[in-house]
Amino acid sequence: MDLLDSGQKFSPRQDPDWDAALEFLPASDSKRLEKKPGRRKKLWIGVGLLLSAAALSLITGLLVWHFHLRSDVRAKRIYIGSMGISDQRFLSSFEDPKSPEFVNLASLVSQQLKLIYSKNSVLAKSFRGSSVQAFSEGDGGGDGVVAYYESEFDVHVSQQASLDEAIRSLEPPAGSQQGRHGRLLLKPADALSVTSVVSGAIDPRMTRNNLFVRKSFSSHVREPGVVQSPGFPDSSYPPNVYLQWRLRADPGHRVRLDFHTLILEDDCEQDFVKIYDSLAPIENKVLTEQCGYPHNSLSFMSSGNVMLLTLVTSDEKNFPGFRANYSQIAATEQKCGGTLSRDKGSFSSPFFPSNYPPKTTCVWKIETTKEKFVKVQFSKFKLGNDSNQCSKDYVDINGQRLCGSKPESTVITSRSNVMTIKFHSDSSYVDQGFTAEYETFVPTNPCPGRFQCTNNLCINTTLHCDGWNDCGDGSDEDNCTCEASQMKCKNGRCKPKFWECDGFDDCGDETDEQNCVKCKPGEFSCRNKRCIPEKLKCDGRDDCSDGSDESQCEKSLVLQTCSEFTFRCRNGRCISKLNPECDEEQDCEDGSDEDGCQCGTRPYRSSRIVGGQVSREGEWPWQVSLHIRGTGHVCGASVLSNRWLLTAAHCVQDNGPNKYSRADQWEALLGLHVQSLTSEWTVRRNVRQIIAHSEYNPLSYNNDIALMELDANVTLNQNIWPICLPSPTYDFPAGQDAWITGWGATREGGLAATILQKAEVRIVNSTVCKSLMSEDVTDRMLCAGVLKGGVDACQGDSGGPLSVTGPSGRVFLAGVVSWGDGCARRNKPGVYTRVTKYRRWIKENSGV
Ligand SMILES: *[C@@H]1O[C@H](CO)[C@@H](O)[C@H](O)[C@H]1NC(C)=O
Ligand SMILES: *[C@@H]1O[C@H](CO)[C@@H](O)[C@H](O)[C@H]1NC(C)=O
Ligand SMILES: *[C@@H]1O[C@H](CO)[C@@H](O)[C@H](O)[C@H]1NC(C)=O
Ligand SMILES: *[C@@H]1O[C@H](CO)[C@@H](O)[C@H](O)[C@H]1NC(C)=O
Ligand SMILES: *[C@@H]1O[C@H](CO)[C@@H](O)[C@H](O)[C@H]1NC(C)=O
Ligand SMILES: *[C@@H]1O[C@H](CO)[C@@H](O)[C@H](O)[C@H]1NC(C)=O
Ligand SMILES: [Ca+2]
Ligand SMILES: [Ca+2]
Ligand SMILES: [Ca+2]
Repeated sequence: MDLLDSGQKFSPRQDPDWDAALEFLPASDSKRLEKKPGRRKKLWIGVGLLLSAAALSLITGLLVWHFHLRSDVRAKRIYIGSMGISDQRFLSSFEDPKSPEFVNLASLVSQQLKLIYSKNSVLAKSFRGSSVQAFSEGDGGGDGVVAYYESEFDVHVSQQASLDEAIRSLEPPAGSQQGRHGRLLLKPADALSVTSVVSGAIDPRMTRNNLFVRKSFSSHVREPGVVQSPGFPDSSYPPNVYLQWRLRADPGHRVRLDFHTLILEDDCEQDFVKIYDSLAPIENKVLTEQCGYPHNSLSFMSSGNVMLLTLVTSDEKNFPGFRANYSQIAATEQKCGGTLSRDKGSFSSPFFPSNYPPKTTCVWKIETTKEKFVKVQFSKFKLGNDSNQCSKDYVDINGQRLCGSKPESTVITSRSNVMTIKFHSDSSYVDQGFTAEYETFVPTNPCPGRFQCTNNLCINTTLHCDGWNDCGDGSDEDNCTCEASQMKCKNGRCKPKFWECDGFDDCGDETDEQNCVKCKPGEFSCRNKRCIPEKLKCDGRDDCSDGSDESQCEKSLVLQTCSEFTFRCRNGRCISKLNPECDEEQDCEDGSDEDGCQCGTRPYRSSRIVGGQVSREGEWPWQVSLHIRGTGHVCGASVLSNRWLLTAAHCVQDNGPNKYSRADQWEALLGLHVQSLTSEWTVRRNVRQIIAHSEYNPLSYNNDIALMELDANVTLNQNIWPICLPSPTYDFPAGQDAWITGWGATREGGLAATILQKAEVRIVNSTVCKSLMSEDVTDRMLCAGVLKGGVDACQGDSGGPLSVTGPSGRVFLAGVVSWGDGCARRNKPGVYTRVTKYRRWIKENSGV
């Protein structure tokens, strides 16, 4: 659907002040008096005096009015509502607001509303008019037709609250069925048979004065189609618009809306998308509100056969916007609940991993033989906000209510052979829901063949005492006997040795950080292990004699001598600050530390990152997928510029019949998120040349680095952006957090992930790493260990980036995935090509 479609304008309001028009005193007669020419001088003077007096009294009056009678200020209030009508049948012509049937019923509804409002003195006094915006089929519960309307009131500001209260009182009490029918029935012969009226104040952001373009579009979703913000994806959405898309499915169907992209300004007060389970923006039917770059599921279902999508934008900061697919699904398609009688199985909220629909209840009953109990483990649990006593959306298990968000692997155990699980969603704000595995067990042996955590979770025995907290409560790491590759903490836990002395408390009691070689208090420890008095640090003189005492200073001093740890400006002088490049502060006199810093940021992406290992589109815009023609994804790479990529030399070595060293075998996919699913931001390029490091050693993997030149420049976009290259002196200390990303296919084959995966790692002390790895780790390599998860949590692949976020939030390329499979083995670090050692080589060969 396009903005240029013949969408009709909705409720055109010419009055620019329609939301809060202030009424001033009527224009005074004094003006007219002034303009009358005086006939006689005497009279003129008399009139003049009179006029002065009048003007004076007018001013006085205005002042008095201003200070005392301000309560006379009136305001317009808009209420949005729906009305259920039982004695009308839905006609297809109701979809067209210009049809006589629409106009006729709309007029009846308006009369009916007037009648309803006339029964309440507050409403009657201030009512101005109503307009009907749409009709839909009733929900089958007695309503034949539902009308969506807007009513306008004009009220003393002092009475706004009582007006709101009067409007609220029109609604039948929530949840009560009694009184629904006939409650609002009014008797005149031509009156409609009204079964329900639901209304509330409109979202004030939708009544902003400067929303110059207000348009609505209607679509029937019987045939799947696409809705997108105007200009998507070539330009950003227009400022100051309020757009509505009314989506309608066949009776007995739901509307399904799946966002493919949604990128708005971060501030929801300015720009937002709001979706309603209704055809009008009724606040208690909101399914969701979104802005920024959301990470949650963006697939929504209606409860009935209608849905409303709205977009409101402000003056500034316009972003690409959204594109979504709509379709319809039979209401009977997703049956939820039922009896589960197997020993083991799974169930989830309706439409998981899409958001569950509103107004849904499902009941599952798990029943097993008398001697057994039942256990349910939620691997995902997101049910909106943890509201007051779980009164909105909840899961009820044998009388115990759960709501809000629960950590992965929450386990609930029954004390009998029956478990009843009820899922309930109310009429507004939906969420992703849950997915759960259930299992029956003999109470005396709850985890046959597996380890039982204190919190009742059962885990693979190989995860017991491996140094990682897999239970969630740490009970798998208590009372352990440590292996050779592990160290024993005082609290009894075992931790991989490579976390010793890296500045992070991994044991939980600091024992891994004690007994590390340290200088005395008041001393600074140089990288060459010398100790110098603390006060000599950052004094501009090299006291360590390796420069390291001058390389970690807050303030930048120009040094007398350069060292391998100090940053060299273009003018040849060295400065004392640690990692001064691209930190958004000018440190070199010539500013060269801030040159070429169009890198390492995530265009359009907000900084919010929530859990889960699957990355979001645009989170790693420097990640490249390298394909071999006819084979598919083989290696990863990083974007260095609009023309150059960096990967591992071992990816581009001939391998028997496979001529991987030939540029024409390769294809680079930039801006890719899901393998085999390209988007408008994906770019496919041929490779012009490959420059592998001439001293690459295939036995030791030393110098495992290669450049690739694309055959044509790419246009950088929100999903394609270079990563920053660190200068030779850039410091990535042991203990620093980093991320590895990739689709996980190895050169040797194996299952590739479809969605780009990420895993958090930490840089490992090289001395420790060298002692741990059986193969040689050279100074041109960097080690990093995975922090969490098991085999499936991480799939870093060869050639891909080891990304480290610098002090200003820019991301630097610390390493290239090389060998020692990044994270498959928990007790071994992965080994990466140390990029700082190749900064000159990259510059010489690519100019970047
Ligand atoms: C959306 O619909 C288009 C065509 O209607 C289709 O090509 C595309 O795969 C759909 N995308 C999703 C995410 O369903
Ligand atoms: C959830 O709670 C937060 C903070 O209490 C609030 O800002 C947000 O609007 C709530 N969201 C919903 C959907 O109610
Ligand atoms: C436990 O882990 C081992 C080694 O990772 C694996 O081979 C085995 O299949 C796992 N067992 C289960 C039950 O998942
Ligand atoms: C660990 O040992 C302590 C004392 O010996 C005991 O109280 C505790 O239950 C044990 N924990 C586990 C998980 O076995
Ligand atoms: C490619 O990009 C580089 C660097 O931005 C520029 O110097 C060069 O002229 C571009 N080449 C073409 C053919 O556009
Ligand atoms: C690495 O750890 C060793 C002790 O295990 C320590 O002497 C050394 O200073 C550490 N290196 C770094 C760079 O932290
Ligand atoms: Ca463990
Ligand atoms: Ca540690
Ligand atoms: Ca700087």
